[in-house]
Amino acid sequence: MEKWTQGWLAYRPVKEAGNAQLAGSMKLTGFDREHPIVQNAVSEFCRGIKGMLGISTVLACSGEPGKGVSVERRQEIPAEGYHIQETGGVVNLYASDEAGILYGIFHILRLIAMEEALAGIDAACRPDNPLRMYDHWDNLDGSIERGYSGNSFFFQDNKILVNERTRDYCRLAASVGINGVVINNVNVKEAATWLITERYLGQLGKMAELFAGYGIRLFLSLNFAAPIELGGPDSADPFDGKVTDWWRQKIAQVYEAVPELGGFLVKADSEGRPGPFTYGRTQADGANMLADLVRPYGGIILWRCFVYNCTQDWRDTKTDRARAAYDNFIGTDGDYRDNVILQIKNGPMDFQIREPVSPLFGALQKTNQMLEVQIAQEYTGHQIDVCYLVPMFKEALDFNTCAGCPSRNTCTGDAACCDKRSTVADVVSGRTMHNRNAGLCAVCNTGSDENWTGNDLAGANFYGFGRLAYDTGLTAAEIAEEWIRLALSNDREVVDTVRRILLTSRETYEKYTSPLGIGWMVTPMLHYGPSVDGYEYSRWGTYHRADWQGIGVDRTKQGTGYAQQYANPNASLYDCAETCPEELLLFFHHLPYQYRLRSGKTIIQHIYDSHFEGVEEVEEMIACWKKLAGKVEERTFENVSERFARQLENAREWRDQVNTCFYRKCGIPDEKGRQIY
Ligand code: GCV
Repeated sequence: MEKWTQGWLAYRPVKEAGNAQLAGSMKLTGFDREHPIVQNAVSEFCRGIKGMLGISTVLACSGEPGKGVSVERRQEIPAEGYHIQETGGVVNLYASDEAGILYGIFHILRLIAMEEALAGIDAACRPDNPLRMYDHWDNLDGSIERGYSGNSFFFQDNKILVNERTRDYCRLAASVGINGVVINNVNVKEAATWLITERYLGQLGKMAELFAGYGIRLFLSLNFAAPIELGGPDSADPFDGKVTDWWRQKIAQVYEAVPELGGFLVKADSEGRPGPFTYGRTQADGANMLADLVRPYGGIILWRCFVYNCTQDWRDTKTDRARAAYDNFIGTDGDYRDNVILQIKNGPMDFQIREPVSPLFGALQKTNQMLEVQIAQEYTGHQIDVCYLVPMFKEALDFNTCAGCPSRNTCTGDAACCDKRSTVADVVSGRTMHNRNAGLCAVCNTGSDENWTGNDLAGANFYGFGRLAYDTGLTAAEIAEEWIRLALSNDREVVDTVRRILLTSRETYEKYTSPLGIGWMVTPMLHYGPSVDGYEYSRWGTYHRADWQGIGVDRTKQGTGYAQQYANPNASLYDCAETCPEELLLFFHHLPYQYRLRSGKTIIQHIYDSHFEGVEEVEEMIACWKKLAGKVEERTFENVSERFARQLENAREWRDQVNTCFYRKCGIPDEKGRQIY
């Protein structure tokens, strides 16, 4: 049997901090102890306090007055929320539903694991975002598209796996508040198309039931051309009656076997995937056809906005991939059923280390929206290099879209209307549109590796995304600290060192890879390691446009016009090089190498300096990590050390290739005379 760790649910022995007395037993009022979520909450509680405090409780759901945890139903608590309050030596956990209990129990266990006293606690928590999802890109043969931590634990040899590891996955996911999971790759091909057939429905039913016991709804990615590929009508036209009849029957069959199914995720008309454009229909036409059919079952349709031309001619400087999501979807705003959610990547390109926020957020005023981020580190180091992504996600959530601002086209940024913030967080939480079909999802970074995430430190992203999705008010530092204390150690030196590593890791990665928002420059298809011109003359629309005089993509009014997709003041800020945030300068502007940044440095000198600094920072991280030998579990120490060695090699390669390439393009030497090849 393969082995796997318990991640942040390791429940190692801890200092009891006065908690032993309080955690001694559990009493339930108003909840059915046979309910699967309640059962799981109780068994998690028993398991946790046995591991951490050495206390063997108790008959599930019994309790003596005067000690223990008392669980009580309170209808006024919001869905999936809870209130933990200690009074008179009893820890009271109030919730209105079973998911709230489960989350509350995980909260209590988290505090015990962090050696924090439960005495005096008064914490009322509710999810900031209705949907909080992990999207897996797992294929049925067991491979994972953009997976960097082994094979799938959902699929093997075209079979669905439901076993103890599935349960542990659910425990990890639920412990951070995840309530939806897409198990299969959005590129639905071959065997995956058959997921919605008898061949798989039995196992899917079991999996969905297991998930439901942890408050998680199972979702499937769908092949829009399934009618054709599964022997139905020879068309997938959403306006063709034969096609809708086929889907109606299919969806009825699926829901009969998998009643807990949350719905479907669709990647249509993108990177070779079929979609409604083939039939001259809009994205809304495609999404609505499915939405109407899943509605009777309470299902929802997640429809991706990652629609762009992937057969571009690099000579064409007017077509701009960054424009594509907005151009393809803005005209359909308001056309979608209320059980459709448009799933929008955080940036307009594709999960680069630095991108502006997608201008679709907020610009869509009458359509449900969901933020899609990626914790699988496709472009951010493949879970070899450490790259803690929560700060990036917070940045996206904090971005003020200026949506709904009455003077959005004339606003200069200092008008009073700018106080009425319409951040991405407001939009995807449903606060802006007062809707429940909204939320966040992350392309997940897990696999069958013993530690789930390849690099142990990538566990911070697996954990952090969920915590942030539930409680967007948490800071990246708070989340990092929690994860370290739960997964690694409560030792102060460990906490401080690893927190510093995590919190600086994104900037470090950015420094030794692609500067000032230019992105890409990665080895084509693999997306790890440098290849400055690797995509420059390809069909993918991901160009840096560097020549001997300058670098960057002109996305201003004179260029592709992309900057104008934002509401003001963002549009005018981005349009002008002097006001454009410098970390995004080359995303929006093509500038000479001698252009001076606010630091006084030229662009080329910034490129040289940041690449040398990036490598030095990796060396410093490694030196800090080495000091933790003996302070973290040996397996973790070895795992991270091995990853760091590879990261350093990668960083050096990036530094030398990027510096050399740009030196050769422009002929301007490094002011500091360092080695460039
Ligand atoms: C699942 C990028 C990735 C693809 C991925 C795609 C997507 O292009 O490289 O592997 O496909 O994004 O998000 O659909």
